[in-house]
Amino acid sequence: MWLPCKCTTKYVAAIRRGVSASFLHVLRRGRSSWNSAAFMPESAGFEGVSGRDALHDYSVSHGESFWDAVARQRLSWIRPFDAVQDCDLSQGRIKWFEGGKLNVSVNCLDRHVHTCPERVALIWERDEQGSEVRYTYRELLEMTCRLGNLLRRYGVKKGDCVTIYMPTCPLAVASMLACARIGAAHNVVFAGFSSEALAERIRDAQSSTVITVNQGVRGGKIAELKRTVDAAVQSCPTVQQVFVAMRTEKQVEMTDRDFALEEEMLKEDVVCEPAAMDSEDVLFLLYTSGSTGKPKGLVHTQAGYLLYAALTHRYVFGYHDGDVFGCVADIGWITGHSYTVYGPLANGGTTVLFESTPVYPDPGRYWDMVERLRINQFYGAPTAIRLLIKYGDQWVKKYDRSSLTTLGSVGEPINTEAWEWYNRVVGEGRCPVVDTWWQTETGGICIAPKPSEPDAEIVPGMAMRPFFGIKPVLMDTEGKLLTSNNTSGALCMAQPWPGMARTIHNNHQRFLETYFQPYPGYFFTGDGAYRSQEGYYQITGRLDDVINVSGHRIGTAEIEDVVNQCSAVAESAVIGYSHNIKGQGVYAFVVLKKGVDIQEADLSKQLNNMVSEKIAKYACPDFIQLAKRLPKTRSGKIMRRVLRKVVDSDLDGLGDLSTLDDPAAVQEIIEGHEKLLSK
Ligand code: 6R9
Repeated sequence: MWLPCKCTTKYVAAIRRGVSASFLHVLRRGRSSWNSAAFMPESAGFEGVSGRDALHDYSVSHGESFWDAVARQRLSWIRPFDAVQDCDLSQGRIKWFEGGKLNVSVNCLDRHVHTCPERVALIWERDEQGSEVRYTYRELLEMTCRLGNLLRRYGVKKGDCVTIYMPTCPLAVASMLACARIGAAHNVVFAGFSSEALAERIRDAQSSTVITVNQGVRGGKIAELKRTVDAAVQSCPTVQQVFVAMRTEKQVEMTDRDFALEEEMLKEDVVCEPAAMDSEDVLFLLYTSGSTGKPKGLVHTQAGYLLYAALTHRYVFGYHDGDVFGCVADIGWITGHSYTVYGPLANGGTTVLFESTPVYPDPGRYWDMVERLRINQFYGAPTAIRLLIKYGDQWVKKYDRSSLTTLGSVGEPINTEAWEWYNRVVGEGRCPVVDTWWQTETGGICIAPKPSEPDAEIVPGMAMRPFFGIKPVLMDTEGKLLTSNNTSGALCMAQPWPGMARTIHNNHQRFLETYFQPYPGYFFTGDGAYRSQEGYYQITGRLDDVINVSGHRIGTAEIEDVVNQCSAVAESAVIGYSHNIKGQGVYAFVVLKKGVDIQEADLSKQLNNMVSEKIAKYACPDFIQLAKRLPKTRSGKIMRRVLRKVVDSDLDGLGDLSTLDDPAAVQEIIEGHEKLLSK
């Protein structure tokens, strides 16, 4: 019987009563425009909701009952929660589903193993093309349990934080889930970070345990990850043990503190008792850049984060059972956490772990993978799209992309040309392109074109619509709410949502100052946005000293800190500039110490080495301009606004220079810039 039983009974009764024609009309209209239960089962219980737009309105105006229903329906609880939320943005207090107990790994694994143990959970797209490996939910649970038992045997317990320094691979996912299983937090550090950057994060997280691999393999190149960990832990007194998985055959030097991960796992049982965690216990820390030199460890908790990742994954991408979801982000970033691991697994999905690069072994890599793995939703970054455009359409067209239904973009604004190409060439004009705006702080997607009414428009290069429960607002420079459309301002959120970060590890004060004090009563995103006449949002970029290089966030102050450590450098100013592939590039102004005599090429080499050793390769300056002095205010502040205008060649936009200590400095900077460009 294709009609739900309740409908059938009603329908039959209606015919008996002789009102069949009008009832059928209502039934038909209802089905064609809005079948609430089919779209979101919970919404059947929401009064007055008669479409997707109305569902969004309801989720914002009746947040309590919306999140109550969704949390009960979509998460498996050991103990149900007592209160949906206890939040006060003016105090920076965010608590969801208190009183509830659950285990995230059970939600991501065990409950699917009960219903479909042989369903594929992970497809590991290894760097070596065509050598993918599949792991079923049963296998991933076994791996996770062995790892959970191992961590317990080595003394890791609830409240500890395990640092994971691994490429995107099944054991990395199992490590994250094993932490969740035993109640420890994880701290995944992007495997492109240097030993010093890793050490800083291990120390801040006070990890006693690190999990890594002997070597990483990416784009056909070997990265000595174990060696990087060796260097890092020398300055990390808290570290007691390092587990080393074997990604390659190469034996690496092992000390008393190092253990072979796979060997140790084999000694463990495949059953591991899950810890009953409170909704607000920490699930993970993830370090990201802010506008000061020190990266911040954003803290996400259990229930709210998982629920938000799962719900956005299901509705932004239209993910359905049986689909293959291909998010190509590294697990070291929040996108990898929410849309390679937690969202898809909470939904019982099949998720791709992409270990390679878009151009290895050739620029057809993504689309060969789409064809081979029959990927339905593909989620990537604009910087990769811009790079691939340059190689030509033939690399895309060579492969069958008929499996694709949705294309996603994340990490930075997607320019119209890249959007059009993604839509027309990759998606053959039949796949909606969803430009998803969100942040490490937001836990999951906040603004995206979908979900929306089925035939609603999608505007290229615009994130457009707030997700369920999200209420964006724009603020002017005086902190006043901008209520009209066709206006730009600072993007804030007027209501809390379950996926948002709860604090900065070891620095709650910084959390309050950064996100809640700039606009009291609101969460400040740090981004600017434009709201169109139709009410759609478009992100215009950061309002602080954070830049975005190939979708990677980096604080200019972080780079300056390193540049200033060079013995030849007196001071420096680093700014972002518009780069046609990376989105933004790094431009450093450097003032040398008096009496220093150094060749520019040597300086550049030294600085690049230092930045890649202390941070990561992607943070290296593209340009280094030597200057006698930097333009400063009378109070000694570097005028970055002026430097940005010079680098953007917008000399008319230099603005008021009267507050400058010595306006002649600007002329020197302009001349130096022209000289550098003409080289
Ligand atoms: C998910 C992620 C966050 C910053 C964010 C913004 C920029 C992300 C964007 C976007 C324009 C989009 N950003 N998505 N800008 N359009 N669709 O990238 O998190 O690494 O924390 O970066 O990235 O500036 O504030 P994260």
